[in-house]
Amino acid sequence: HILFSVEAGVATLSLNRPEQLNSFNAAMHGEVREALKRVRQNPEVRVLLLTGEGRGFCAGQDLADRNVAPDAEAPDLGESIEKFYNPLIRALRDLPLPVICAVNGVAAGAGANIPLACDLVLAARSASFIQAFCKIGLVPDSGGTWSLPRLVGLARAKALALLGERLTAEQAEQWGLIYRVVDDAELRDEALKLARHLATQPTYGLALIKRSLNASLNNDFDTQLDLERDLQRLAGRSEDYREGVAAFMAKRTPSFKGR
Ligand code: LHQ
Repeated sequence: HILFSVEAGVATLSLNRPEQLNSFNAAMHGEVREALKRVRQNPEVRVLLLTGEGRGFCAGQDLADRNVAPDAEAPDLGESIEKFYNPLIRALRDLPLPVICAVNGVAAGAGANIPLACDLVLAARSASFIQAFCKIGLVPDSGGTWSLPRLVGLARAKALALLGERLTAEQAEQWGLIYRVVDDAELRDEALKLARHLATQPTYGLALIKRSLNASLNNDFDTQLDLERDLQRLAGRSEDYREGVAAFMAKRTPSFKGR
C-alpha cells in the first residue's frame, strides 16, 4: 500500500491506496512503519519525502474498517491511536533528518495532521486540509491539537477543529499552516528539487536544527539557550562543520557527508 524508493540521498515514501484516497488501514500503517525504520537505519538516506499517489494525499483512518453494527461493542479508538497513529507521528517528528511533505491533494482527518509532523510542507494548489474529526464525533488526533494552535493560533485552530471546513492550500499557506503552495503539475518536481538540495547539505546539522526548533515550542527561554549550547557543541564536532569552514576559507564548494 506504499511506494518506497531511495535515490541520491532522498527516500521517497508515497501512500498508495488511491481508490480510498490513501486512507490508513492496518496494513498500510505496517508498511509505513517498516519504511520509516529503513529510513532511520540507512545512513545513505539524508532526506525523507512523504507524498501520496492519485488525487488525494490521505483521508485519515480508513472508515470502512470502523463501521461497526449498532449493537456491537464500541471499539477502543485509544488503542488504535496508541498502536498506530502516535508511533507514526513520533517517528516522523523524531527522525534525525529533514522530512518534506508534498501534499498532492485532499488531506483529511489524521491525513491533515500527518503533514504537520513533517518539517517542510509543500502543497499542490488544488490540495486542501480538512479537520474532519468533528463531523464523526471525534477529536483531532495525530498531534493536531498540539500543532494547530502553535501554527495558526488558537482562534483559527478552534475554527478548523470545530467546523471541519475545507481549508484551501492557498489559505493554509497564508495562515502559516504550511510552507508553500506549488502548481499541481510542479509539486512532485519542486518537492524532489528541494529534497535533493537538502540531501547535499550538512544534514546532521539540519537534524539538530529540526530538534532545537521543535523543542522550542515547549521550552522557556533559558532552557532553549541551554539547548542551543548543547546542540551547537554536537554540531561543532561534526565533519560537516569542519568541511563547511574549510570550504568557505578556500572559496570552494563544500562537500558535505551528513555527519
Ligand atoms: C474513504 C475515506 C476514508 C474509507 C474517502 N475511509 N474510504 C484514528 C483512529 C481510529 C479511528 C478513527 O479515526 C482516526 C483518525 C481519523 O483520521 S478520523 C477521520 C477519518 N477521515 C474522514 O472522516 C474523512 C472522510 N472522507 C471525506 O470526508 C471525503 O472523502 C474527503 C473530503 C476526504 C474527499 O471527498 P471527495 O473528494 O468528495 O471524495 P469521496 O468522498 O468521493 O472519496 C473517494 C473515495 O474514497 C470514496 O470511495 P468510493 O468507493 O465511493 O469511490 C470514499 O468512500 C473513499 N474514502 N475517505 N477515510
